[in-house]
Amino acid sequence: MAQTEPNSAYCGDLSILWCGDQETCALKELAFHLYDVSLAERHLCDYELLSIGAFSPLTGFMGEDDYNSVVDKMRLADWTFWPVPVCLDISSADAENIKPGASVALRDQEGFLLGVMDVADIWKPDKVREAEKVYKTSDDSHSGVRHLFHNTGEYYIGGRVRSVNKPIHYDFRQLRLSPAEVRFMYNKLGWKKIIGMQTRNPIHRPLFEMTLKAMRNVGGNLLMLPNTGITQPEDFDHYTRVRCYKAISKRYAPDSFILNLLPLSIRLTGPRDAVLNSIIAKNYGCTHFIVGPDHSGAGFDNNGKRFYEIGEAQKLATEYAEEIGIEIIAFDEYVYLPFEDEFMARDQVPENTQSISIQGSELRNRIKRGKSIPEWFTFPEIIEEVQKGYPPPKKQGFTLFLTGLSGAGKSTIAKILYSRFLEIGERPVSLLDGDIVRRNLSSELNFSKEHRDINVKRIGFVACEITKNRGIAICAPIAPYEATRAGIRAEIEAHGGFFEIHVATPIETCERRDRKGMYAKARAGKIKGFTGIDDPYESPAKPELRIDTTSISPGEAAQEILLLLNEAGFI
Ligand code: PPS
Repeated sequence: MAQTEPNSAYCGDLSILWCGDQETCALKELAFHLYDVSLAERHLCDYELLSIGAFSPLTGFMGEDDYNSVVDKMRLADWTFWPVPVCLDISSADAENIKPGASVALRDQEGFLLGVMDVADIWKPDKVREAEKVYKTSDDSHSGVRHLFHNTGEYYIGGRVRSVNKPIHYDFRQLRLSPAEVRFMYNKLGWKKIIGMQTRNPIHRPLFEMTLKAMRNVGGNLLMLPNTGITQPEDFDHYTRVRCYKAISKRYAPDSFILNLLPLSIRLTGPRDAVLNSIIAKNYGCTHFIVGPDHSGAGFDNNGKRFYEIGEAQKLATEYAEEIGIEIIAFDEYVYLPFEDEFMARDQVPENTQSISIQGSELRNRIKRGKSIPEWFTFPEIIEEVQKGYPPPKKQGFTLFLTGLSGAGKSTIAKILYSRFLEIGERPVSLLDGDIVRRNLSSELNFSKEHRDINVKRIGFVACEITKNRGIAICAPIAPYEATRAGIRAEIEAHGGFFEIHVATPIETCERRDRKGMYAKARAGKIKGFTGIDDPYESPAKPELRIDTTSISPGEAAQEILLLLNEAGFI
């Protein structure tokens, strides 16, 4: 097929206004007097792509006319094709302080000045309409819709942006070139045909074989644009992924592969994302762009129905390819033929020929549970990199979170476990007992709900750091509130194991023991708000283990916990 003509709208040059030295000084001075809008991580991603030319021809966050036109027609108000809103949402409180015609200072979360936005419009979007048009659903089991409904401010502001700084990155700085810089590289290398590929997964054999095939068919070179902005929580972290991309780069012929990071916040709109990504690729000077069968898919709804049909993204991207000025390479999933020992697009596998494939989600689960990965599926250097980031449970850190009433037996069990782990000697161990923490970390706190939450969150924060660094954290606070415990679980589970142990010894037994005489004091009214007496304890709904120490010794209880850890592969 003939190469498509370049479309000058998506030339990748800076469409946003960058200030020279003198203007920068004046703008910094001006920003000092302006209302500050602090950009959340998602806005930072959008701002960065605006500021480097990857979102060319946008000149800033969209105004109301552009927004409405994009939502309805996938076009800016001037009819330029653009598939998704790029808006800056703000809270109602911020909206009260900003008026159209005013300027605001755009800052990162630490207050670092990025630029000044001249606010042309401020409006309250109809989010249901946006969801139904852009995401094709208002079902909030779709994570993009959920974000729109529950984590997006009530108002949008739009207007031209004058930039003074790009967001700061300290990692992989050599791999963060702008579209203009990447296009300069093509010239140096003499590249004419460039295949763009965007991904949020490590490159495994099937995908690698598919890229080789595409390169051979087109007679082109590969620009890999891994998404290192905001992807999905279950994805491998970008440090691990980028190490994998660097490793795989050695498998491509010399000077046929460029790796460059793309700080994009994915919308998960499926077809519309595919078109957006084609435009970004075009801005990076690509002549071709690879779109998979379920590009930026959002999975399934609660009835098991796909939000976007297989092939839908490829169809839409192909429909607009000519207008964008890029050629779409729509590929089917590559599968492995074990008898032939080769890879092939699924739609080309001859009838009655056995083929196998592994889904990304299954692979992630296997890795995280320490299971083996079939040799055909990926290269040893990729396994090595992924396992470095996601070691098997035996090498992961974990938190044992013992919760229960005062006198339930938490501290004694925790001390026994602490000694056992030191005996085993495989990981560093820290004991965060309620008393120890109250003395060293939380000495200024009382036992109000608010202070208990602060106390327990501090324990969670320390335990998370220990877990992240592959140690063992044993926590033994009362931690009476379910929501607080759930929050801690969510944070820690992203980095290692989390085992909630409900030491469910009933209040009668705890009170009978009353080693510290606290229950007697609480009954006598000398201590107010004592857990279990005149303050609530919310029992864990789904702990990993529930132990009642009324009729078992602390040693036996500790043994049960060790068996649980053993079964889960952590020891
Ligand atoms: S919390 O709710 O998680 O912040 O509590 P925690 O930090 O674990 O502290 C519990 C220990 O403090 C003693 N103590 C009280 N407990 C409950 N309620 C009140 N009002 C209270 N005042 C003091 C109590 O002895 C707890 O010790 P343990 O080791 O749990 O018996």
